[in-house]
Amino acid sequence: MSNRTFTMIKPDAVANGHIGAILEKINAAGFRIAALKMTRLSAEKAGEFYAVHKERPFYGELVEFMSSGHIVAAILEKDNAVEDFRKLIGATNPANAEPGTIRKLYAESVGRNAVHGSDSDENAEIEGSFFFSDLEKF
Ligand code: DAT
Ligand code: MG
Repeated sequence: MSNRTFTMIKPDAVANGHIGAILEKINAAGFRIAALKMTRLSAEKAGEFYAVHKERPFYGELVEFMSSGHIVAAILEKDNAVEDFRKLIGATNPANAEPGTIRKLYAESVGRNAVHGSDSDENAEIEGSFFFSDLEKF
């Protein structure tokens, strides 16, 4: 099992000033930040990142939102990183997220849900490499 996952702080949470609080929660939960950058996705890049959802009814809205402002991308390291990070962020829809989770605390809605977390070791590697070069992935 890999010990890395990939996350983005999404445009809603960046615009609402939650970068520091979210990174603090990530550190407090025992994750090491292995790579970090603030950047912005073009609509084309956002569409590529979320290509797996291309046929879903919310795809257009998702791509528009994810390219609407700056994001913070990070690779995180911890034992059991993928599963433990999904627990820390909570359910996709913040209405269903457990108290204390990042989405419960900071998400606005199911579409504007503050953070991304990879859903498998394989996707964590693919997504981390989407944003970071080998040199950046220390
Ligand atoms: P997750 O981000 O929890 O892995 P997902 O992979 O199913 O969720 O969907 C990717 C993103 O797409 C999600 O974070 C927000 C958006 N999304 C998912 N379901 C949605 C819905 N029913 N309406 C609007 N946006 C949705
Ligand atoms: Mg997902």
